[in-house]
Amino acid sequence: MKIEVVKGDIADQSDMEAVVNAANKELRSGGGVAGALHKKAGPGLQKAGERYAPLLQPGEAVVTEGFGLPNDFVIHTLGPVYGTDEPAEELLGSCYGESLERAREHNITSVAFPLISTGAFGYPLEAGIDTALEVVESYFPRPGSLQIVRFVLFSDEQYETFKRKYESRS
Ligand code: AR6
Repeated sequence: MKIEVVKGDIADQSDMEAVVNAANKELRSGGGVAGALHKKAGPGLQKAGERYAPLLQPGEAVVTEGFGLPNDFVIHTLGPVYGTDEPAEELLGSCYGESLERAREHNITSVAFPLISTGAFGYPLEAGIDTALEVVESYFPRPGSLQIVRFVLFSDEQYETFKRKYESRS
């Protein structure tokens, strides 16, 4: 299993079998990642999401098809709202861990993550990156289908910060 770090748009990862959605609890379209994915996926994605609403809790993850996206699957995870959902670090870690679990259950070989909770939900960037890397790296020794975990960073600042933190760990 290897980690890739790219700058780009989560809705434009056509070589990945699955992408992760930084979802809202109703699995509806919204701003940021959810907006970009729903826009490209079309209405089928929201219809599929209605099956889970309003059951998704912070830290949980569920799978749907990709519909109009170039990916077979979307893994929807609800991040913690920073300052409201506690314990924040544990809940954020659970988003990554549960998403990886869903990928494994569906025999998915490649998955792209955005930085969950670090946009509208206000999670501090550096702390959000630390948790993402810790959980994904600690998942690596587990047997399973996953071969590539890609982090997709949206801005130059996020990309540079992520790279610096990732390189300082290895
Ligand atoms: N591709 C990759 N990363 C992106 C993209 C994109 N197209 N757009 C934004 N980011 P957010 P959250 C970055 O707000 O904090 C939604 O409205 C962004 O810079 O998408 O978990 C939902 O409906 C940030 O670093 O997710 C929910 O209500 C990160 O992705 C709520 O926001 C996550 O930003 C979820 O908030």
